[in-house]
Amino acid sequence: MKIVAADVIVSSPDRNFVTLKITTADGITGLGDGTLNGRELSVASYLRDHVVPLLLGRDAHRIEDAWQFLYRSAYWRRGPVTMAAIAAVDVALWDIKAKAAGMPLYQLLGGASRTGIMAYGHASGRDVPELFDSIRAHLELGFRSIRVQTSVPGINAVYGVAAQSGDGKRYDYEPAQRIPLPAEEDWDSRAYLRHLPGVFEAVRGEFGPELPLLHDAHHRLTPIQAARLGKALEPYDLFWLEDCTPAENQEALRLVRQHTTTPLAIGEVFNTVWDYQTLIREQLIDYVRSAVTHTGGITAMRKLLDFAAQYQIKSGIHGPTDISPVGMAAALHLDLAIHNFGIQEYMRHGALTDEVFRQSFTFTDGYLHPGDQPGIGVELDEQAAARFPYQPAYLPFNRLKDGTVHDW
Ligand code: EZ4
Ligand code: CO
Repeated sequence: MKIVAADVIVSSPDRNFVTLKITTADGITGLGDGTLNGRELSVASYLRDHVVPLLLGRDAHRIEDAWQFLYRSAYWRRGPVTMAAIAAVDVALWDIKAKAAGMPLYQLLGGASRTGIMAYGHASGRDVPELFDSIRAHLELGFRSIRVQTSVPGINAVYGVAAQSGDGKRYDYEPAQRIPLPAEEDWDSRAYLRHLPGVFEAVRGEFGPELPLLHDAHHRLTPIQAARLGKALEPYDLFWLEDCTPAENQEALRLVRQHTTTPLAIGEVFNTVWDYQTLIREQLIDYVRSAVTHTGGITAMRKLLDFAAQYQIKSGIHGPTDISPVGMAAALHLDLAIHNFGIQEYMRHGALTDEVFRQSFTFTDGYLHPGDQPGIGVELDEQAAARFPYQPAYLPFNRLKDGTVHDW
């Protein structure tokens, strides 16, 4: 099972993706996702210039050894670029191992612990009627759990609110724009804190008590503001409040936890288990939000989620459109196999992305399933990928009214 080739393919069908394809001497190929939104070419270079030469000639079966070798031999630890590159290699090797075994990857991870993977979709609106329409549209698509994001009076552009196209076509929120400079947006935490509880009251009034509702505060609040929001949202029984503070300061969550029983989810910007040490050991969160793509792949995510399981903390794997179908499929195999599954984020990709990445996973009645093809179940159409070269795209950023840069 010698590795004879490793190719980095950067493509931009609906958005940019970094894909690693590893080939073994007996012709088995495996795919890994290394997409890092707005910083894609840094991972492509890390892989091409510094990792691919080290892979050639290695035994593709030795996944743990490859992971430890890439992590420790670099000397410079952690970080999103390094951990996305390691994730791409790790997932590609798991894809190869599962294909060689003739099994879908989840079988190698212990087999299915459930029949389907509960997914949540993203509803949003500039006002309450538009938000209701978006929630109804998601229910019609089959979603049984819904994230709710809304505009706030006094703020021009708020994270997570899709600009409606007006022509009735589906338009999911995509934060990265194909522009040469990051777009500048605005923010006002006091206006947001005043507005949001009323929105959830309206949503519960319209859709009843049962529908699981989620919300993402996107790192914008201080600990005491987050505590206030969690408390204010308690009557609306959220499934989770996500990224209520930036959370690099893990101890800050002690303060939030003292004040609210709203479940907390954190971690989409984290990339190793070390970012969670205090959060998990002190049970300061309820859901781990890391992406397989940004946290060192299946090997590292399995260890992180097993650690979380000892504290009754569950998975909530990151699944925005900036995770490619390869990263998404890898997440689904893990979701199906682990015991402490919580929920899976699912934003459907566009039609061009589906042309480039042939997928076997399914979404039926609100539940995802990775399918039963050997491997992770995604194949890359390289000719199609070549039709969509990289396009510079950036995430936005925020300034407060006085011009201060703020978390977006
Ligand atoms: O803003 O993945 O919960 N999901 C999110 C995402 C992130 C993007 C950033 O690349 O917060 O939409
Ligand atoms: Co988020």
